[in-house]
Amino acid sequence: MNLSRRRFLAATAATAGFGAVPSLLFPGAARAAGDAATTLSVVRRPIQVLGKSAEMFDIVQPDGSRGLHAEAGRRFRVRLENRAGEATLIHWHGLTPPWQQDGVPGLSQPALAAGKSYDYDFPLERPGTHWMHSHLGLQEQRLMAAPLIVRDPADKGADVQEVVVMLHDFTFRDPAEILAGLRGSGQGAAAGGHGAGHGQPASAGHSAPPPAAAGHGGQGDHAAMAPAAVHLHDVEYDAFLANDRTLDDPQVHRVEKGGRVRLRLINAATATHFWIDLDRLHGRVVAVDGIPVVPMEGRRFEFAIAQRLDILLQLPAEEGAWPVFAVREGDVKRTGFVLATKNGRIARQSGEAHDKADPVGLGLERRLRAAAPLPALAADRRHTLTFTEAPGYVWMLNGRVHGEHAPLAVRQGERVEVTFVDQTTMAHPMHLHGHPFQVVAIDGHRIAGALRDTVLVPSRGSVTIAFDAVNPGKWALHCHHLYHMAGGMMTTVEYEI
Ligand SMILES: [Cu+2]
Repeated sequence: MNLSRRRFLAATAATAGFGAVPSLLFPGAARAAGDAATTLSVVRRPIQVLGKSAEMFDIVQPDGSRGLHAEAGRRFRVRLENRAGEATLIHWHGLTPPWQQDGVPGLSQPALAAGKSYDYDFPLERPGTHWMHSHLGLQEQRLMAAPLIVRDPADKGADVQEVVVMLHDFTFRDPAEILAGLRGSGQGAAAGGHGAGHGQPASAGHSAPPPAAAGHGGQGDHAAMAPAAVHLHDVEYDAFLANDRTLDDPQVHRVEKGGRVRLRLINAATATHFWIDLDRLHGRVVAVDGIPVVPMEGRRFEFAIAQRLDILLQLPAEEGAWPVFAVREGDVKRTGFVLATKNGRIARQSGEAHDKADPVGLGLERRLRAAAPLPALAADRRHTLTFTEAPGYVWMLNGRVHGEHAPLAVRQGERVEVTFVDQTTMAHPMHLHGHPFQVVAIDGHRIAGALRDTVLVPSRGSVTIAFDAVNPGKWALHCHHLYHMAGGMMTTVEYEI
């Protein structure tokens, strides 16, 4: 289809759809008549990890390819087919659909029964590295997730090789058992899975004598580095995966000598924040959560749960092989993949780094700047969400668990600011559905930070986000740590009529 015509139609659609709230961020996309529906099936599949097999989920097209690659300006026209053998629902993480197509069971639409299908159809407005995952129960722990890449038509013909990598924390255990273990630990936050628990297969955090503060667990891995007891891990894992592989047998991406590579990294782990370690390479972060930032050079980048990182690499002009690692915070354990030229010699890489990685915090976040910040506007509405924890693995927003939550009210057209205040012993990756937001303050200091959809709120820290209320409906706002969410850490943003 003719691009300029599509752009013209897009402008028209934008006027018709969001007439009352013009926004540069949300140019509507036109219906491209040629966009046929793609069937995505949620299936079960066998997987081999560390020589042992397990049955996990997958989200695949009829040809077996995982997830979806689409183009901005077209429509997201998908038939979701449930062949998982149990009810499910898939959330399109990073997209901004009408709220009824957002894939949150009980909020956007009912769960999809086994054997049934749902149809989705909405404009793909912005390019970006996104993903899709179950929003039901603990299915995400069993790998019910896949990449959702929306390419920019303007990048067509660019001499850049794309490498899409999804990270997971992997366990052979039943996630329900893990959650039961966390709940039975008798603490708000289970004690960090460190020390004696370190290296044990996927045990939920072990107990430690609770300190005076009610509901708080024992000392975390980095108690020495933080004034208060901070927990990094409350679930232990059997392995960490990059595109389903460990470093024993990593995925090797063949690259050109002197080539340019765009890494599209997706942290699909349920409970693990990583550091991306480019080892001998340097890179430039060009987008976070699929949205462009002012390019940021570096070699190591913090990567919280559910976030995405787009990193541009300029490879050396000679033959070679370059590993890229994802190191678990507060740990030596790592996964990764390899970029190698045709004759590059691939060295074996250990699944353990030399040094324990620091906790993931807001070092990168403080330095990131949006490539296109929100227009400077005073907030029309401010909300505060305070995080607390209670014994029995209960995680609350403003003193309430999901189901008893008080929705955050907004009105169409408003500039909204939400301040997250974390009074718990753990960091929380907070995800707002349906609206990209800008990070506008960290611990009370204003910044013109990144636009994104998931931000980490460190223990005892605060983060303020701003967004424009331009997508009416009922939207989830929650911690993306799967077990915290299961422990109650979810509320909604609801538009007043
Ligand atoms: Cu959390």
